[in-house]
Amino acid sequence: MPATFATSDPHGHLAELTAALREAGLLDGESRWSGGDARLWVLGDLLDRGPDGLGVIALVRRLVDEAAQAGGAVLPVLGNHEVIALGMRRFGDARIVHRGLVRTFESIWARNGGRDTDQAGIDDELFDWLAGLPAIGLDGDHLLMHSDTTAYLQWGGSVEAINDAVRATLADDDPVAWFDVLVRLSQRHEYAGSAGPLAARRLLHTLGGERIVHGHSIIGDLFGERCDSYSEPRLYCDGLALDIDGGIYEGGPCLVARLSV
Ligand SMILES: [Mn+2]
Repeated sequence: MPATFATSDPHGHLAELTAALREAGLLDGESRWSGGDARLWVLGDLLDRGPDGLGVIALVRRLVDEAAQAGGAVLPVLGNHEVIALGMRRFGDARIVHRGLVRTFESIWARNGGRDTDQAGIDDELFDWLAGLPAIGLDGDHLLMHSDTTAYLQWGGSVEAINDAVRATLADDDPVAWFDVLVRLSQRHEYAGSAGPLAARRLLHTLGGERIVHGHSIIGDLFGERCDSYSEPRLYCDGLALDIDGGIYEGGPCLVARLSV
């Protein structure tokens, strides 16, 4: 059984991501894959907010190839910021009437750390790569996703059905359907509090796995702690959920969780 790791929400912080993966033994001094047959999940929000989203994407894409050649795997997952950036690219300031409200991807992109430098690098080829990312994955006992929400179940009752539905929407150009993807992937904190375990069990029972691994919600925000006060992923929700978003753009650590031996 190869070792399995997960990281999330690098948000353009290439240097911090590189250092964290090196510390975990997955990159060598030249930033080449050195993880052998290990598996590394990257749970989305590669770009926006930080200085070098395109650099993060380029690293992840190279590692996908290098890990595969070494018998391992690097497995990126779609985050809400990929949807924001792609929606900005495709629809810009077009007015979208969504649930009775007039919205634009541009205003959401601008309010949430969108970067012109990232937009400039999203050509057709990169657009298709990002739009084709899976929304959710199952790896042994771990159910991996970007956002801590049960909204994934609105797309279907299996990992395959969810991924197919999200991919089909992003391959099309219906702005309202795109906005639905963004709204669902922007939800959060649904595994926290007294109702959290029931929500998590519902997701695990339907999709498989014994534990959810997610990013999207910074540990410090979720638990009311300073982002520089922790250095490990946070297991919560009766042990059913693991939050691995350290909050890199808020001064928190870039976490690499080891999910198995
Ligand atoms: Mn997010």
